[in-house]
Amino acid sequence: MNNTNKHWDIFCKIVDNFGDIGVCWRLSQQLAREHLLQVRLFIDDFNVARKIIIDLDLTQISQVINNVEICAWPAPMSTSDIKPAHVVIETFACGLPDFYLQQMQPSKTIWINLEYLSAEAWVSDFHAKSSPHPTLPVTKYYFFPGFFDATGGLIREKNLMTTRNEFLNSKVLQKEFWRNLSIEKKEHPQTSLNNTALTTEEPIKISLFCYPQANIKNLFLALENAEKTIDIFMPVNESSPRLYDVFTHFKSSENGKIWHKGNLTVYVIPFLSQTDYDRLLWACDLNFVRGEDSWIRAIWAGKPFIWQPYIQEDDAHIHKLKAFLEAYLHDATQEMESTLHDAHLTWSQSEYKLPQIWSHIINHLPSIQVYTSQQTVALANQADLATKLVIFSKNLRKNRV
Ligand code: TRH
Repeated sequence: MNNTNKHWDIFCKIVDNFGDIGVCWRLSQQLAREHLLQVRLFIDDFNVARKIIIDLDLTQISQVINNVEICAWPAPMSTSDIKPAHVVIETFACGLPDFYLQQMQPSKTIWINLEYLSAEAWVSDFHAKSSPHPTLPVTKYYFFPGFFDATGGLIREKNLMTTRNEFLNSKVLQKEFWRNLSIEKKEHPQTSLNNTALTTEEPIKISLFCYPQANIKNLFLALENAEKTIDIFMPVNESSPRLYDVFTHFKSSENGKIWHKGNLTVYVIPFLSQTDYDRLLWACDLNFVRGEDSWIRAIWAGKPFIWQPYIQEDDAHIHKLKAFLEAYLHDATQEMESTLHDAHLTWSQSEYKLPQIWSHIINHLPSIQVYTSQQTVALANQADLATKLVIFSKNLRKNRV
C-alpha cells in the first residue's frame, strides 16, 4: 500500500437506529483487517454505538478495538491535534467538523462521501461524481453503494461466504448457536442451502427485524393459521420500537419472552452481536430485514428474505423498494416475481393488503430458496465495496499527481 494512502478517517453521525453505525463499523473493520489500513472512526453518539460495538468503553474518548481507533466526535476534536488523514470518508452526508475541513489540503487528502444504498437506476450515473467545496480548495467525491457494476458495490467481507457455508454445513456450530441463545426446547434441524430444513416436519424458522409500521398483525394472523408450525425469532433491545401490542390473544411464557398462538411461536430474543445476527440469518428459512445493513446481510445469507426500506417522506422508500425488486427479480419466473412483489408491498405499504400472501410465501419457500441462492452467488461474484473504495481512492490520488 502506498504510504500516502494508508491513513483513513471515517466520520459517523448516528441519525437514528443502528444502520449508520452498523455500516461504519463493518467498513472500518474490513478496511483495517483486509486492506491493512490505519483507520480512525469518529462517532458522535457512543451510547447508541455501543449496541453495535459491544466492547466500546463510554469513558474513553479514544480507544482501539479490532485494529480500529475509535474517537468521540465532536468533544475532544476541538483541539487542532487531529490532522486530516490521507483519505477521509464522510458517511451519509454527515458533514465534516469545520476545523478538520479547514486543515484539509487538496494535494494530501482525498475526500469521499459514502452514500446510502439504493438500486435506483440514477445511482450508476451519480456514482464517482465530484463537487468542489463552495469556498475551500477541496473537492468531495460521491461514492454510491449499489447492485450494478457501475456503482460502488456492496459491503462483503472476504471470508463471509466461506464462514457462512461452514456454519450451514455444521450441525455442531448450529446447535451451539441455538444453545447460546438459550433456545433448546426443540431439536433444531440442520439448516442448509439444499432445503433439507424445508422438507422435514420441523418448524419453519423466521427472523424478524422490522419497523413498527410493518403489518405485523397480519403476518402473525396468517402464520398462526399456517399449515406448518412456525418459529419466529425477534431480536430486541431497549431502543427497539414497542411491538408487543401484536401479542394480544397470544399465550405467553418465560416472562414474556415466548409467545404462542395456533401454529406460531414467537421468541423475543436479546439484540445480538453483528456476528451472531449473521448466524441467525443463516440459520433461518426466511428473514425479515430492514434499512440498509441487515438487508445486505440477508442477501449474503442466501435465504429468502423480505426487506422493509427505511421510511421516508413522499413514499421515497416505496420507489426504492420497487427499484430493488425490479432489479433483483429480473430473472425470476412471473409467478415468483409477483409473489415476492406482493409480499414486499404488503409488508411496507399500508394500502397494499394481501394477507393470504404469507401462507403462499411459506408454501413456496423451497423455490424462493433456489432463486435467492442464485442471486446471492451472482452478487457475491462482484467486487465488494471496501475493495472498490480503496481502488477508487488510489485512482483519485494517481490522477491528481
Ligand atoms: O437500524 P436500521 O433501521 O438502520 C437504518 C437504516 O440504515 C437506514 O437506511 C438509515 O437511514 C437509518 O438507519 C438512519 O437498520 P439496518 O440498516 O439494518 O441496521 C441495523 C444494524 O443492526 C445492522 O448492522 C445489523 C445490526 N443488528 C445486530 O447487530 N443485532 C441484531 O440483533 C439486529 C436485529 C441487528
